[in-house]
Amino acid sequence: MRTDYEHLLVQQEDGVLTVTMNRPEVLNAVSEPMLDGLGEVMEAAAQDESVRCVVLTGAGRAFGSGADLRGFASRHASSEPVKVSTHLQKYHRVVRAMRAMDKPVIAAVRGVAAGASCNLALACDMRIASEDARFIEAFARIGLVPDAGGGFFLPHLVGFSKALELSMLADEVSGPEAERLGLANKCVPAAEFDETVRSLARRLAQGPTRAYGLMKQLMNTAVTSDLETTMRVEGELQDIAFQTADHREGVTAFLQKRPAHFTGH
Ligand code: LHQ
Repeated sequence: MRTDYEHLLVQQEDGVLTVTMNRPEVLNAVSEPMLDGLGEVMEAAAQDESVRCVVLTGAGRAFGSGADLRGFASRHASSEPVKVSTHLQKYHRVVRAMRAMDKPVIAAVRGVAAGASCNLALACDMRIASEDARFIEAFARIGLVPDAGGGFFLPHLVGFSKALELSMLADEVSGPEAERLGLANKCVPAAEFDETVRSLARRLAQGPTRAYGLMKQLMNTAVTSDLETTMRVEGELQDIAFQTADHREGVTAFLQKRPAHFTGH
């Protein structure tokens, strides 16, 4: 697994791959190399059996401040027509990889998560927020619409009307408020943040990885289709889960009154 990325730190320990966006001087504003690296590392993590959980986070005091705005003014001044949708495909590659990956992806959000960085966090399976977290759908502040998948994930997480409120007003949502809204799964005091993320990631990395992957497929199906389709897919996925070694181990462990030891197979 490649780990030498520009603007990203990539570390693996005990089945947990931690991907850290690393431009703390600009609150981890998304650069082209960072974005390409995120796409590549998420696709590689999906293929690597030794990775059983991924954590996406930011270096320093922030998760991320969205697209790097410093290049925008020169792009606007240029006479060449700007087709931003082409550039957005790079964000979509990251979102797709995280959603399709057969293993859990956690966003660990400390400090600000604005714009496209906020929406990358929303595309993860779960979000742990520090009490000092600030989620900002910042797009309206610069006259844009939510991108990087936010138009999909935001209304699914907080509901239609709240999604429009957060998008239109672009107000900050604190960590505790994010937990209340369902934008974050859990908000913890800053002093407990690192340990909370570490223990959740480790727990997920020791879980029934095959079943987790199938659960992602099931929930992905549920939010994009109807009850009949979801129940059909549920049956297909349960046929697969039923054949796994982890399923047999879980049942045996229960009957033997001992903790299960899942291998991810
Ligand atoms: C930054 C940034 C930044 C560069 C802070 N860029 N330097 C749209 C269109 C096209 C393609 C792709 O995707 C997108 C999606 C988007 O993400 S659009 C939304 C882009 N992001 C924003 O609009 C947020 C801009 N940043 C802010 O509003 C503030 O910096 C926040 C609220 C994030 C944090 O505020 P503070 O905690 O007060 O920090 P700060 O503003 O003092 O920032 C610290 C430094 O980071 C500062 O640099 P300096 O040299 O003065 O210390 C900022 O200029 C720099 N920085 N965000 N996105």
